[in-house]
Amino acid sequence: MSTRKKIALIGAGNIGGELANLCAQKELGDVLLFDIPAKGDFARGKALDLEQNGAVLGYDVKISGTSDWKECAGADVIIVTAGVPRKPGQSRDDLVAINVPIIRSVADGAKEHCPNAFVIVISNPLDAMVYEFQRRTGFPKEKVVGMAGVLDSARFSSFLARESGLNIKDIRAMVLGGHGDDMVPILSATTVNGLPISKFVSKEKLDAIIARTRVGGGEIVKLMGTSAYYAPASAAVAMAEAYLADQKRLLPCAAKLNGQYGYDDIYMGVPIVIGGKGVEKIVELELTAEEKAMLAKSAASVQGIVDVVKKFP
Ligand code: A3D
Repeated sequence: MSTRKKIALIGAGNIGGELANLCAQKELGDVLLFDIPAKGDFARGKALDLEQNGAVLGYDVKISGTSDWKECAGADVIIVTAGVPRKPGQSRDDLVAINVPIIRSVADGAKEHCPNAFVIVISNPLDAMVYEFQRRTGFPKEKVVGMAGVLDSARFSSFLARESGLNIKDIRAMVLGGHGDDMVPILSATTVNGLPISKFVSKEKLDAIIARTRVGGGEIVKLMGTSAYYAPASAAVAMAEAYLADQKRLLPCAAKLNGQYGYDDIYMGVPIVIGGKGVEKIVELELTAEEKAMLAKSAASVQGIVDVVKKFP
């Protein structure tokens, strides 16, 4: 039996395909692209294309497509993109009715076949879907996280880099809270290699960039007719790599809070340390009164959707 790591990608659509591409190029492990039976051949075809790409790009991992949960058995990492993405004009919350049954069926499959996996949920509405996945499986909260903060922070960084004319590699940004239009940019943690961002971007421009970041996903949905997938996939792969290689990376992710920041029994974006044990630490920042108020508003939105999901039959 192979001792290579096994990564099961649940959902072989736009993000699933890019996830497989990145996992392969980084040789993180063997990759399984899972989709529903009606899309099984699509997943198998995509896997074959990506495996053959290894001959050109020079990577060697096994990539297979499947619609059989049994083949996911023993996965070290699961990344969940199963569900529908937004269409123009839809909010993430509009996806609840379709995506709740899907996330529950994925949770059941994961519980039966991959009980030891580190799970990264991407399906929207993110904070409620990751909450439901962890509730349904009963997996340890340290092993179930949601991807949103790395992406939202990347969007913020990218706009700041363009506005300041500085290199994106030097921009450090942090966006916390729920993955919705009231996400919380933390300006004290947003720097150019440690220097305050206010030295480089005016208050007026900063406010406009924050507003654009909050609807950054929607801007792309409007242009493409579907959700973004390159940056979302890269963000999740950074999280998967941090776990597989025990990197102790500090990344903003949706984690289950147990008193931190004054919240309990809720998934929300906070800075966490990801290492070989999963969520090894939730880091608590000193927030300003304004940031606390924004976080409270964001938490209330998340809780509102979770309440709907909990009542969903
Ligand atoms: P898409 O290309 O439609 O792929 C989704 C795939 O999930 C499709 O191939 C479906 O057949 C498959 N699927 C449906 N039901 C199941 C099931 N029960 N088991 C396995 N697979 C199933 O969408 P996408 O890849 O663009 O987006 C996937 C999800 O990610 C959507 O809910 C998006 O809204 C969400 N998303 C989240 C972010 C965040 O930052 C959190 C960013 C971008 C997209």
